Amino acid sequence: MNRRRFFSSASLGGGVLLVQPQLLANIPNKSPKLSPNPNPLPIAISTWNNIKASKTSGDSLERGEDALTSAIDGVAVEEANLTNRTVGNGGAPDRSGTVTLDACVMDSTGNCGSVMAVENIVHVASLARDVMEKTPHVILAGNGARKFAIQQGYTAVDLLTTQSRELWLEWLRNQEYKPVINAGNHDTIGMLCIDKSGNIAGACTTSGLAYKMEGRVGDSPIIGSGLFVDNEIGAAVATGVGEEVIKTVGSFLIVELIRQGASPQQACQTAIQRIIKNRKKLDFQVGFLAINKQGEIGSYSIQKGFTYALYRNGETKEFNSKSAY
Ligand code: SD4
Repeated sequence: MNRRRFFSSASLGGGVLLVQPQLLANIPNKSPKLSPNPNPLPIAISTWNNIKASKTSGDSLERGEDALTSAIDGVAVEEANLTNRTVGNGGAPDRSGTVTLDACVMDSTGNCGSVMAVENIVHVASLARDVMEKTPHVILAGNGARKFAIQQGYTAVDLLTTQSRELWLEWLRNQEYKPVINAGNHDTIGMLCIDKSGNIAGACTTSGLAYKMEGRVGDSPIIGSGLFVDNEIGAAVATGVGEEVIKTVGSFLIVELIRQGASPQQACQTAIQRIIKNRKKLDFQVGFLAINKQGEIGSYSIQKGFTYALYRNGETKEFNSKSAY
């Protein structure tokens, strides 16, 4: 290429480069304008009446821990709670009598980790963080996740308590499969935290639906369904019948609606409507909980009874969610 031809093609290339930013400038920026945070930080919110868990996350945040560490600290309370039949140790088993746990975490840099159908390990949200930080992968499932946990120093325990076993044996008599999801049952815990620096992260952990089929995995460990975090916008978590949440990618949908200008409340309602419009029979529960970058909270469920536990300003309180029915 001679000198003259080189300069003429270089200037052509330069022309293209100059045009591109102008084109981009014409795309409307729908991100909400973020005003300074009117809600005092830090904030921890969790699904259902998990007061102790939200307080634990709140205390962690007050000590200066980051949002992810604090979210995992909080959900660990319920993972270890033997009376909670839907999370961690003491969770209800599948139809074969085996307890399998699902969990995921997402941090404020958009990084995430997940474990599915894990046996014998109590603190699966922490394990999901280890998958995120110590492996090149996002998801580990089943025996691989269990083996990885043991390599990382987690203790293997029998997660089926005497009481969970008795309830399962009782269930076996009729084998009626009706997932009952309500506040009395505690249910899956999803925790969203905003730390003192304003960064958002979350964790979601569950034993899944009681007496599920062997190998069944719900929404809770699926990034975008059970949990989604975008540190510029907000975060959402889901609880209830996971199959319905997966079909609408509920948590991702909520964060994207917030990005387009919806409040967390409007976004949760739209996500629930999306589920309702496709179903003739609404004999199941789904609840969403969301927070935006300014610390505004939204929650909505199909049926009455969904609650959330909010830590803010040194206090932890339970709030009733609005519902479609
Ligand atoms: C699941 N979403 O495995 C979970 C169950 C749940 O409250 O949330 N229970 O489908």
